Amino acid sequence: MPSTTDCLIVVDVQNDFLPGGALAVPAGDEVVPVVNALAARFSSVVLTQDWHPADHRSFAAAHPGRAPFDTVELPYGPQVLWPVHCVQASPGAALAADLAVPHAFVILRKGANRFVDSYSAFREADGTDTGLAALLSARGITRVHVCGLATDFCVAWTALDARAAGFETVLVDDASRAIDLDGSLAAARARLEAAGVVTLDAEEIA
Ligand code: VGL
Ligand code: ZN
Repeated sequence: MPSTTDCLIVVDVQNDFLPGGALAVPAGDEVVPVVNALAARFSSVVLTQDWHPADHRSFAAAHPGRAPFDTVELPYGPQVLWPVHCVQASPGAALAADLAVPHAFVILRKGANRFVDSYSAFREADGTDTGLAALLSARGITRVHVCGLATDFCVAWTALDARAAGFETVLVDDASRAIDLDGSLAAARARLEAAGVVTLDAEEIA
């Protein structure tokens, strides 16, 4: 059983990432019952929401002549261009209707800076600290489990930054689903392993 020093971070389980959504993750809806059951075992749970202004720089629509899934160079590095998704307060940005995590103690919204993307819940693409590491540390958290959507983007980035911030870090694989764009899932798995992030399924979390 996870202890009081454990936290579960549920990343971006939002309508736009579910089948039929603006940036649908294949089988993204399958994580919901797994996440609900998993979260019930944790006393500390954080939810995140991708939360972009309508003209966010990560949207292909903000780059004339570019298409979704192209990559461009932005001041902070390469940026994949996405379809318009998770626009602040839109129905697509809402948490999945059947996500049932009433005891989550914080909902962290990220990607709200128009000029900077934020796959990670810990820091934006330009390195800006969201304050999450300090918040978790202040509550005595030493180990973080990360799950949600999508494994190879926001889940992986969040797990890598949790590890970089000094937390023991576990990616809960069967509570996550990937976009898998040009080998992004294999690349993410390699980076996670190299960083010392452990990958487990929910039933393996003792
Ligand atoms: C995500 C792409 C763009 C994610 C968010 O939640 O993995 N991916 N914005
Ligand atoms: Zn986004």
